[in-house]
Amino acid sequence: MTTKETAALLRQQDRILILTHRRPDGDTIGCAAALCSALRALGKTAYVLTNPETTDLYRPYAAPYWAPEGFQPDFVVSVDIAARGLFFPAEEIYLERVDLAIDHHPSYEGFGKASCVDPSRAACGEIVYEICRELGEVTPEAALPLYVAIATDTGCFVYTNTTANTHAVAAALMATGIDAGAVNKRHFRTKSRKRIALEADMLSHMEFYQEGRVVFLFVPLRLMERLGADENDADDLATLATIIGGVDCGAIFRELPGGEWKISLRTDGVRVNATKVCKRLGGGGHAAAAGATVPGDLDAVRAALLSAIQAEAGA
Ligand SMILES: [Mn+2]
Repeated sequence: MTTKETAALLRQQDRILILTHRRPDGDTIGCAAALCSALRALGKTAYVLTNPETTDLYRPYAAPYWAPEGFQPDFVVSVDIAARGLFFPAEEIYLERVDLAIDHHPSYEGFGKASCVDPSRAACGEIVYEICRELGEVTPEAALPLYVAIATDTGCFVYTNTTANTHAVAAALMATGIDAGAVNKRHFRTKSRKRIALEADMLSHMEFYQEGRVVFLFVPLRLMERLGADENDADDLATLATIIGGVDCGAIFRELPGGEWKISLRTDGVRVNATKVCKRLGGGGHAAAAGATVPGDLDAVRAALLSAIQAEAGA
């Protein structure tokens, strides 16, 4: 569906619940908050299902919209959710009940009864912006979380997914009077001391392959424990792999409780297609950014990723 058709569908609904994905990022949270705000401005009852995995960094944007316990929706919308596996446990009751899915991932699984999906968009926030504009005037209350969505999914407009449209949308959002500078300082120019210590350990134990074009960085549970670090300190660690000179393929190995490793892969999207590599490990994503969760010990998981990269990109 086009954004115009999506807005028309939303106008006909009420008692709307908005779903975000596991380990929520700025895009899913920002889209949910903005859409909820725009729907409320039309006089509708709308909430965002409380996502228990939301970090302190993103909670302030979504907290005003969390649904009260026991809210029974008539219409369910997912934002920035590509896969059924990204529904958090309390959300799984809606797996077969998504009336509308709004997303920008090429790997979107098609679980929505209706879908508004455009993989050419850097952030789902670009799509939600258009929908909000179709619904009425974009207020600063919607513009701020949308700016967060777009800025975070593009690494503050530096990732290769950033397009002229990304900047045009950001400009329109800034014109509503929001404090974009404060958002950028908060998300891109501030690191906790625990985060700095975490990055220092990761960088001192990194491993290079393929003549330095591939780098692996590791976040074992015992490191998180030793530093007393939690999710608030571990947001978007994958960026670290992409800033090393000569590297066109970087992976973060994050140990999860229960003997699994979450791989976040960032590549140039040309020599190494991140989605194709991660698909070999049961994951997915974009050409330049993808992920997979692989059970097993680190040696086995590392070997599996390395051979998947070799298969896709050659030695
Ligand atoms: Mn996104």
